[in-house]
Amino acid sequence: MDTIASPATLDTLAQRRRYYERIKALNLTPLWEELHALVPREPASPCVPALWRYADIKPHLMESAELITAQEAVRRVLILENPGMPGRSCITQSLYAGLQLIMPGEVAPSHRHVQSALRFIVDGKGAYTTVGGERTTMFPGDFIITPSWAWHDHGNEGLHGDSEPVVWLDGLDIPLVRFFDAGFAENDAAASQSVARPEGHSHARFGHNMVPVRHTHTSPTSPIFSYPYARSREALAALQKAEAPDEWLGWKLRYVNPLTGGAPMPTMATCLQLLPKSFKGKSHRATDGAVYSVVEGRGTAEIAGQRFAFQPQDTFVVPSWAGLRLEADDETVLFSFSDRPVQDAIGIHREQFLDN
Ligand code: 1HN
Repeated sequence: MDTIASPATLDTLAQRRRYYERIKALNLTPLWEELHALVPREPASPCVPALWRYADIKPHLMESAELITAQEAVRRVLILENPGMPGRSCITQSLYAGLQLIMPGEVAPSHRHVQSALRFIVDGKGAYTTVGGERTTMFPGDFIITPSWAWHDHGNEGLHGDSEPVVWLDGLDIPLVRFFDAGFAENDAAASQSVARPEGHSHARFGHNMVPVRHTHTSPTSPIFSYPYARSREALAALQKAEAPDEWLGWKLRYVNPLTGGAPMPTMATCLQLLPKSFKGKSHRATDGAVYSVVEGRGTAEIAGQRFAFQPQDTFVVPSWAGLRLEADDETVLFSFSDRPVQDAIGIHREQFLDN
């Protein structure tokens, strides 16, 4: 049974304030004034639901190419900043997201950092990224990884003599690394790394449900660094033919590290999901706030009761513990990422599938 504390008198409140002033000089502060905010009954995130329409962003992104080169910018990116946390360069408390543009003929110079990155290709084809000496060509819908501390540079030489601007969604664990004050970075001697292995080498070794017998894995990141859309989309299409969609998620697959079955990166989980035409999903919520990129189709994401109409190439964010209900007008494909592997590792992840 709760004991009801009697309310403090004005006199006592004034005495307490003077006491707080005195102990402040000793770098002390009373827990009892902060307890409710420090240990909320349920997540109370400053992160708010938001959607970035690609049609609105694209002209500004293209204009940035007239103002600065990829070389000078190092990475020419417009950060998707959560409107509930202005000035903090993050889309959720733990994740960073941005849209990066690389024009034909440009190079984003080689560097490496502790932060892990994912790329999800949104617009244009034929750019490449080189990760640890292996190059991969980018196509819309491809999910590509840059592991922590791996050298990486990007370029855009086009495809068959034909090149176009290429835009991708970057997802990084920047706020997590910042939280730990564990960030290191360095620039490479050359703008572009020399390529050490043929394109497709990692796929041959690890991408066919087989692994070289004498491979011992030491990295927490997947040895597959490119998950092409064509293959992921084909898997969803086969499921659609064979089984009923989940009432909350449609057909939703998570990308895996083939060596562990776990998430492809230690800090970020990624998924691809298919919603049938006219899907009206039930509501679910989870402690891992997530960033979604729309690949195909139109629909509505109802996030914490707010409705956001989406179309291909849009990005939206679902805060931690916000209810999400997905509706699809057309057949829809969504890519998403979150910090779930970190929450699982420390045993705090929770989710609820609601009956409405
Ligand atoms: C970075 O290295 C990339 O390699 C993209 O493409 C975005 C944001 C902050 C810090 C490093 C990239 C980044 C980044």
